[in-house]
Amino acid sequence: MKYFVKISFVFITLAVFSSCKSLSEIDLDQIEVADKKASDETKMLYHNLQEIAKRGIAFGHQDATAYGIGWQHEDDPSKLRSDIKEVAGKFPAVHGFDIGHIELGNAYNLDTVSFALMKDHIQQIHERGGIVTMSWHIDNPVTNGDSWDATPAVRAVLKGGAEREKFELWIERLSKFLNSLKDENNKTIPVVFRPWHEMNGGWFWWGAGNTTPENYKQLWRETMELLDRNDVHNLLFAYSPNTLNSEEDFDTYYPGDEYVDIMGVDIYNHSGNEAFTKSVKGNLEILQKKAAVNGKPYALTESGNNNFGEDEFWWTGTLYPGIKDSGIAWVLLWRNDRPAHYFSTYPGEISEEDFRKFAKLDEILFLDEVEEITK
Ligand code: BMA
Repeated sequence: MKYFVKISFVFITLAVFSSCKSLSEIDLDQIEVADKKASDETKMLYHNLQEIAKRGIAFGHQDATAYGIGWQHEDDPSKLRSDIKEVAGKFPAVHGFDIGHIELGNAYNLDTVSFALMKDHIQQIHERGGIVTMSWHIDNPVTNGDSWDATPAVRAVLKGGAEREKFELWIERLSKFLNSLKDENNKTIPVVFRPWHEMNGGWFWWGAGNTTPENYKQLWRETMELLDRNDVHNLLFAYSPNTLNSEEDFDTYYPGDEYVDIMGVDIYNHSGNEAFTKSVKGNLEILQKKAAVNGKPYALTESGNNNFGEDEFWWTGTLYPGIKDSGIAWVLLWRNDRPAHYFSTYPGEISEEDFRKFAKLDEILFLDEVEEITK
C-alpha cells in the first residue's frame, strides 16, 4: 500500500509538472503583446490563454465571488463563495470585475462592490490559477452622468479636448488601482483589460453615433499611452464589440492589431434561443478568422440568457451548441445581481440541473482544470 502511494505520488507529480510550464521554460521574447513593456507575467498570461484554447473553453462569471442571488460576500467575509460553485461544485476559471467609478476615486464600484474586496478577490483568484478580466463602465466625463449617458464626450477627452485634464486624472486613478494588484511575491497580477466595449452599439458615450470610428480608435490608443505614462504594464487588451452583423462590423472600430491582444464579442440571448445559437456560432467564426492572422486568443467576453427562468436546458441546448469547437479561450457569463437581473445560474434556478451537465463536459474548464495550465 505504502509503495503504491509513493508510486502514485511520483506519477502525479510528473503529470503535474509536465502540464505546467514556468516563466523560465517559455521564451518570453518570442511573445509579443500590445504593450511593448508588458511584464513577463502578462506575456505568460497571453501564452496561457493560447494554451487554454487548445484544451477547451474556460468558464467565466462576472462578480462571481462578490455576490450572488440572495447573498453578498460581506455576509461571510471569511469564505470565498460563488453561485457557480454552489451549483456545480467548482469555481469559475475566469473572473470578471468592473472598475466603473475607480475614475472618481470612490471606494465602491458602480454596482457597490468595494475596490478593497475586488483587490482581495483578484489576489485570491490569481493565487489559485484563475484569470481576471476587467471591464470599465466609466462615467461620462462631460456631463458626469453614467456610461449610458450618450452625450458625446470622446472628442473632449482626446489630446487638446476640454475634459482632457479630468481624463488624465481618471486614468491616473485607474492606474494606481491596477498597479496595486500584487501577488504574494510582490509581482503585479496580470489582467485582461476590456475597455470601451460594445462600441458598435449606441448605448455608451463611446459608442456608435456618439463618436466617430477615428476618434474611437484614437481614444483606445491614447488610453494605452496614458496607462504607459502611469507605468501600467500588467494588461492584455481585449477588443469587445457587441453582436456583429458582418465581418466589416468588427473592423469599423478596430484599433489595429498592434493595439489589441484578444478579440472578443459580447452576445446576449435577446431574440430567442435559435437566433442566439446561430449568432454565437457566426460571430465566433468571424473572430476565429480575424484572430488566426496573428494567432491571437479570442473569447465570448460577455454572454447570458436574458429570458430569465424560461429555459431549463439553456446551457447544453443553446449556449453549448454555439460555442462548441469554436476555439475560444473563455466564455464569461454576466453577473447574478437579483432574480430579475441574472445571467448565469444559482441554487434553485430553473436551469441548474442542466448547468451541472454543461459543467461536466470535457471541453468546459473550471478553476481546477485551468490551474493545471496556469500554475
Ligand atoms: C450592466 C448591468 C448593470 C451594471 C453594469 C456594470 O450590463 O448589469 O446593472 O451596472 O452592467 O456591471
